[in-house]
Amino acid sequence: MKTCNYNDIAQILYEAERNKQEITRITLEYPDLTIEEAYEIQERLVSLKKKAHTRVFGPKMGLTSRAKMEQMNVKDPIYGYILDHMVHENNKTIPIEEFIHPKVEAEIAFILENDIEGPGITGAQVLANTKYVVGALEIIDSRYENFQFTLPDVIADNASSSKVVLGDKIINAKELELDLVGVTLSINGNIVEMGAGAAVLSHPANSVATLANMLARKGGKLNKGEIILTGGITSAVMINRGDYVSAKFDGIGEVNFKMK
Ligand code: 0L1
Ligand code: MG
Repeated sequence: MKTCNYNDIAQILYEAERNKQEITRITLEYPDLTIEEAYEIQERLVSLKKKAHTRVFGPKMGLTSRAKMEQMNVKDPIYGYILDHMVHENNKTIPIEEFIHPKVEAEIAFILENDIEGPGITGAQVLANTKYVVGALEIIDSRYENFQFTLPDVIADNASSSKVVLGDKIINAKELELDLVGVTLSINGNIVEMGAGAAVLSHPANSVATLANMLARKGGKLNKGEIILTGGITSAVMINRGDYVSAKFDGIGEVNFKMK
């Protein structure tokens, strides 16, 4: 078995993101890379970003919908981290030069009222400790050629995280049935995807609960005030220069950006 140096791989992924240069997936060289090792690499990658003067904005969940899990042939979701420099305001322009091959997906983000520490956290406990929700568009941008990867690859690559556009309307989480919230995702005025909150592990609060329980295995927890992306309600859709991307969430409002 070929042993890998976590720091070296994190550095390669870091440079790929910085230079907008796709790379071949790391499991071609390290086919025995485990999920645990991949999270070790992800931790080092996030540390490199922090050294470059950016802070963790909040965690995110990925692969939380059945469609995405089936596509990847996995049973479990994954997590990664959004950093401050990745977050954009609503209704702005984002240059395509900031990406390799961007895709967009519509998500609901949670803002916690209290710390949440697993194990054994349920969706109901998450809702009891959530202050607000906000609509979000996540732009993912795998560093791997043609978005081709295995589960350890994508975990090491910080779950393909690249940018997030947050809505400007925060809603009391208790006012909505989040599993029933409908979403349309439009590109240039044409609806390309639609779904409801239930696409995310039956209820987006279950995604946050799963995250709390995953972090607990490493002694981690979710913190009050953190903004947590719960995973794509819609599939991720390729975007191109000039595209106007908009997601409309029933009761949560619209989130949009223009890709320049
Ligand atoms: O946010 C996500 O669901 C990304 C998960 C990684 C898989 C992908 O890049 O499509
Ligand atoms: Mg996502």
